[in-house]
Amino acid sequence: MKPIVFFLFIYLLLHIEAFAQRENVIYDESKVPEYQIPDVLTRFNRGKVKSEKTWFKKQRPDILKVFTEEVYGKFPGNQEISEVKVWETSANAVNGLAIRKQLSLFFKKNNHNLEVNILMYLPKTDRKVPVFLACNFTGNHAVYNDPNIRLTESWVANNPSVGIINNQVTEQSRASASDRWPVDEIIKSGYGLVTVYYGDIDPDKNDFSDGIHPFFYEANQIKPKIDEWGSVAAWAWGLSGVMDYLEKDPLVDAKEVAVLGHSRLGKAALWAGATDQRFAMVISNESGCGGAALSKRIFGETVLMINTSFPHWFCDNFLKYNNKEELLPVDQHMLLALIAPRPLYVASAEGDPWADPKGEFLSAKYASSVYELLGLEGLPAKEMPEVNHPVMGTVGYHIRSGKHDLTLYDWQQYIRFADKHFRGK
Ligand code: GTR
Repeated sequence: MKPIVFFLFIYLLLHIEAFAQRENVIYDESKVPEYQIPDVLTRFNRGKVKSEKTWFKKQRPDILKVFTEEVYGKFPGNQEISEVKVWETSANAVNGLAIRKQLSLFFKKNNHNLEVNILMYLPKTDRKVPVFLACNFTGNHAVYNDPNIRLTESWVANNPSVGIINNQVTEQSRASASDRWPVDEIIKSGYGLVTVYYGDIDPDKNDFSDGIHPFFYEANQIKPKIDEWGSVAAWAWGLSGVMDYLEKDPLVDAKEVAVLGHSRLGKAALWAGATDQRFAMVISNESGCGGAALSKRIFGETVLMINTSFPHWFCDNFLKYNNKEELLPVDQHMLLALIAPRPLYVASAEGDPWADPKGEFLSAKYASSVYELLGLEGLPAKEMPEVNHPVMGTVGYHIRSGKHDLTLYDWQQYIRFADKHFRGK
């Protein structure tokens, strides 16, 4: 059999399996199998965590290690920014309310080069501003209706309806995702938006020859080792790289950066928040399986389903837990707990059962015991709140009406949450 035919055959097999699994998705609460969730304050060797010191010195590092080696994969080394190029700064953006800044971070090593384009809108003031930092799905030009935004030249998944053809965007792609980015509201509320196209960091395809991964390969290596980073960790690494830059930007208050992400990018935002404590706030918008939702609660997407559809997102060790979630030494509430004591917001949508809203809520609730140990208010709700009734302690949560998306309603809650924690409002 020719190799191409063989690969086609395997590809088809995997996809048939993925479709078959979708048929068997559990969406009925009464069909959820029994499960047990590890207590975040019980040590792996069974002792109880009773002090802040034991949390930070022992339990937190142990939990982080398990997520690193078994779920997201290790960052194999350090890679600093090699060069920053500012393309333009304009003080006349968003109807004169904002500064627009566009720049690239260049990463270079041996014959590898990576360019990460950043778009910033910052409210005009004489103080450094707090910002929301978020990856976007199709390029910076899609975020806002502004002809001055540079079109991405990176590979983007095809979508002819918004002018993405042959994996390249076109003029027609401008502002195509602007519904998700209420730049005017963000600016008027006194926050900046810093955004970057996730494909600049690692194109979202099962191919480890591009993006940041090859920077760290040994001779003849073609993909990360079984405990090394998949794409989610690569995107998280990129967010930390942007943070390295923000720490030097005179207009941004790097002590008030809220890292935010929707869906797969919510998974990346959570992993960025867990691995990099410079992020002062972490916001997960409908991140689902491998994000905020519990894995051991079998509802909506499961570990097998995600590893089958997206074999490049996690490390290969995570495959061990396909259909064997009970063997996972951790669950996702323990990932959320790694964000403590920093404010954390988890959001779900009623029309997004694939991401398991209840599993996301329970995860935020179970993570709260760590916040409480640290003397903070965790999630101020024992039961799942009603639709469109946000709750906000140091951990916040809402389930809104509507489908899987990042909406103005979601942003309004994140702005309120930032006001509460950054401004004491
Ligand atoms: C889905 C995937 C989810 C979620 C989503 C997205 O197909 O199964 O885990 O990440 O994609 O990122 O839009």
